[in-house]
Amino acid sequence: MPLLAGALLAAACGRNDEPQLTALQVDQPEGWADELALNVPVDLNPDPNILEIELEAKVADIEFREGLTTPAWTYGGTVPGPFIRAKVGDTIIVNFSNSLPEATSIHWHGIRVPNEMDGVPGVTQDPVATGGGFRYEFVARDAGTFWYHPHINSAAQVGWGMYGPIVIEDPTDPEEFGDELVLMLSDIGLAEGSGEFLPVDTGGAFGDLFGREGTVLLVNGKVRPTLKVRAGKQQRWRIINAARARYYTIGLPGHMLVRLGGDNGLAARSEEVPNLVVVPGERADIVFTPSNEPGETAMLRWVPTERGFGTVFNRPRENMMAIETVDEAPVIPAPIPTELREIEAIDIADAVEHTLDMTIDLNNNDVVMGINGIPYWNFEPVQARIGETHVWSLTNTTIFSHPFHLHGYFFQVLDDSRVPEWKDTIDVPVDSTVRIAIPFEDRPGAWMYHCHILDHAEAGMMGQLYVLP
Ligand SMILES: [Cu+2]
Repeated sequence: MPLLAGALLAAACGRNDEPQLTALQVDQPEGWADELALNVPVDLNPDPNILEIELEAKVADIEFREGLTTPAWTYGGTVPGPFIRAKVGDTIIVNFSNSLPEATSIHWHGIRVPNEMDGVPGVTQDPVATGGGFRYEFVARDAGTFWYHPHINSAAQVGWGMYGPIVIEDPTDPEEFGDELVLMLSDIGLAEGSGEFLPVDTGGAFGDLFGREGTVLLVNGKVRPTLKVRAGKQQRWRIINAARARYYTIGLPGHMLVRLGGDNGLAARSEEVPNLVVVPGERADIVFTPSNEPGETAMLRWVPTERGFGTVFNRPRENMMAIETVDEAPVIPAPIPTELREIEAIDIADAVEHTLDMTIDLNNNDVVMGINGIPYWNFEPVQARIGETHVWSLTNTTIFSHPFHLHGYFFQVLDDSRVPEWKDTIDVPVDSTVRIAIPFEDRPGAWMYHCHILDHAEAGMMGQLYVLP
């Protein structure tokens, strides 16, 4: 195991009696990521290949705005919830309890779990009622950056703070990527000058249509935190978009970012990108090389992303995180490997074809979204059999872009201009068709697919896939 991965695992798997607030530090400035620290859960299981934790959903007062508290909905009392880190092949056991005033569940976004662990109430499990619990158990088969969130009343529950990061480490990863940081990007909808939430139906039908972006930007639950960097000293950022509707365009003027991969681990090759877009539900795994002079501070800004009607017009950029270059001699950046992983193209010669058209119907003041014109409550399942490969054409003629997410299976995007990689979430821009290839290799069951603008999913843009044995 490379030294770095070993050190990270040792830091994350400490079996102390108390949860520890910690950032992963190997070779960065003192306290570099203190303001971005995540809550690390206590591993209750002595087996080094089993991570077993307790996780309680509860309302907790959190100070997002200085001097004001917000009754956030949380996992374990923090936003984001505890950082789950394990290695490929580990068993993860989560003894979940619900102390919220309403039912909830946990969906393990991007992880190839058995169907009964997928956390979809009414489909794969009963809702976890107030005072109830559920034991989630699955094997982490794949390396990558994942996350967890509820799959019931999800626009509200996610919007109020319910999400947490997951990193599954592959001990055979190349180690030249620098010290590692999880950046969970989200926002929270607070009334002006207040710690109180905006009403859940803010904006009415237009809120459904546009998707409700929060009013306060958060990075690891913090408003404009500061990250300390040393000039030239690389950091690997695992970015997760946990916002209910907001797209993020990540860019730092004067800095080049190198994308290593995203949803389901490394891509086939690394690529330099001037900036990158991370849509709701999606992840990006990048290397950031600080190139400012010692003593300078740069701002990582939220930049409006064109995702349809009115999403860019007149909207200002907003500061998201300060990047402070400490007053130390620069170091020479390490070369980043180009070839990262062998990813075979999916054989689509005998693929079953489906078209999934994302649709919006406006009737007076009522917004109904759907797939092929059918809202979720009337869904007609797509059927597949184990062993089949499907090609789905995701089409979008609506006035908004839709980040499409498939549960349970990875897919590849059929687009020769893209570096090959495995994904579970893909943007389908306005007036476009995105073709994805999905091998159904195992795990029959009923799986969801939906728009990850959670207001759209709840307005009906969701369907079910039946994978038959
Ligand atoms: Cu959508």
